[in-house]
Amino acid sequence: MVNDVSVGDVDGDGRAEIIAIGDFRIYILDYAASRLNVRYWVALAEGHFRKVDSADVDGDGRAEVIIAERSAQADGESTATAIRVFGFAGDFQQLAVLALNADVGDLCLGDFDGDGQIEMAVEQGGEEMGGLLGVYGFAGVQPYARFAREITDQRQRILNLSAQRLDAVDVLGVGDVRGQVRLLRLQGTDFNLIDQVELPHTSGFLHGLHLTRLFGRQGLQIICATAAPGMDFGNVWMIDRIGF
Ligand SMILES: [Ca+2]
Ligand SMILES: [Ca+2]
Ligand SMILES: [Ca+2]
Repeated sequence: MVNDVSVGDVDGDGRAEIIAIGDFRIYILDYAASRLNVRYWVALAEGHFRKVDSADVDGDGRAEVIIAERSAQADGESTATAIRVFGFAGDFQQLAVLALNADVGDLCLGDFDGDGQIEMAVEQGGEEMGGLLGVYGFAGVQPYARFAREITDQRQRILNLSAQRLDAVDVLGVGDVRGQVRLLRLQGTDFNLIDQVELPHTSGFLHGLHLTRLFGRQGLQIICATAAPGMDFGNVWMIDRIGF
């Protein structure tokens, strides 16, 4: 079972690997001779690995792998999340950990303020309510809290985040918020709405979100997946946005 995937050069050889996480495992996949191969895997979780992103947060040329691991609180009712930072040097080593007293909808790495350093955006909430976006900086590989902002009206949960570079900063894609995918740009400590896309109202819930660049045009492409509850099919959407 795989819960999330990311892409990063974890060994610093100049070629990207695919990182996949399952319930307890991290996999590294290589592409060679027209095939994807599992090069390595390891079981490391104490709880459940839910979300992954990767980037070189300390600038040493190797991408760190950052995973949100969900576990039950001692009371057995609410959830806690460990944000675990791994480095790969033949094996995965845990380099740092950040304990959060919340469930994490998604996490996303990017340079949202354009200062050349990577930040981490983490949506935090509970069963129903959420929408609190914590922004963390890194001291070396150790995440530290910078600020947090509510990014939805009425504390709606956000289960999909994605970042993409536009005009020397990373724009944050969030979804869905009341049937919309929204694009936000950090200004100071506020996330300002720069664009929004209505998902077709019949399409159901957002199950994945990825922002990519448009080639030859100034803008972004939103790739996302939706599925209606109880239906055995889903839709993948590709939406170009220009002019912001
Ligand atoms: Ca590599
Ligand atoms: Ca690194
Ligand atoms: Ca930054």
